[in-house]
Amino acid sequence: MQPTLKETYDSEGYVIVPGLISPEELSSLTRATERVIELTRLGKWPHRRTVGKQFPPFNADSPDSWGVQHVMHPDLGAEEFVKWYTSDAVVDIAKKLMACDEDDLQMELFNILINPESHNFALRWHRDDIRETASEEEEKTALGISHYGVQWNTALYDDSCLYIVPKSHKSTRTADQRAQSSTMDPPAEPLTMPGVMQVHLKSGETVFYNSNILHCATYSCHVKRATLHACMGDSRGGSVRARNILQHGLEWMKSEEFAKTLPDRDHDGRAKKMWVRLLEMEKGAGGKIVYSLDG
Ligand SMILES: O=C(O)CCC(=O)C(=O)O
Repeated sequence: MQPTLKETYDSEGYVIVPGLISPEELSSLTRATERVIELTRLGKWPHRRTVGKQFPPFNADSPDSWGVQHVMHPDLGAEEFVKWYTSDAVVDIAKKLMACDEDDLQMELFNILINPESHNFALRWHRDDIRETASEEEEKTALGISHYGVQWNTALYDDSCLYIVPKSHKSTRTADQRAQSSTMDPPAEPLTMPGVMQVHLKSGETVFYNSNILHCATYSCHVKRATLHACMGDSRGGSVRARNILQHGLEWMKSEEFAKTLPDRDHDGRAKKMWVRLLEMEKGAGGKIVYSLDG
């Protein structure tokens, strides 16, 4: 018997899903994406991932960007993003992978990963919320904590930037893997990592992955990239995801302006309910921002 998506996701730490985005959504989201990329490149959208800085907090040190942050922000006026993020297609699969109910879903991040323009850039091998300096014991403890969330990349254009080590969300690094991932520098050749797999997504395909899987990414300034990059939580995790999520700077999500953009009628007010759960997590975390990784 074929394993279910959840069985694959749980055992491998990732699963590739076609068709999460309909042809109509692909064109409307691509249009909206091109517009927000242009604003970012023109310096008119300040929330961006800066080339030269791998992890939050992102700064303004370089004019070049490898990501557009906070695409659901009311100032962008791009309602397509909230609509898709809270669509049945996305929510149904998130519920399946997290084995949770509609009433558990928590709104989180929605960003877009783009190619740099000035020069190539890369992210080092990392797990999103476990430092590379963690001892084997610390790594084991951290990996044992339930994740209560899913993260995904949906490629608008073919995308081969991401490298992962399947199953590594459940196991501490081997000596070889540790040697290659104990540095703050991006790898010269990701394919030398033991167990590595390069993720090849065709336009419209999505990879869901456990963000504590060992992964890295390389970005060519010559290859167009525009990949929707988002995550969603299961509020039963309480504040377990707070550090990883809140470090991206979500003050704007607390605003009335944002609340007003959330569709009241769609899916019985799903968006607003998911948003309220994010606010509850933020409150529970005590408002302190802690960064998961340096660099
Ligand atoms: O570019 C990617 O696909 C991965 C991004 C990533 O690893 C991160 O944001 O931590």
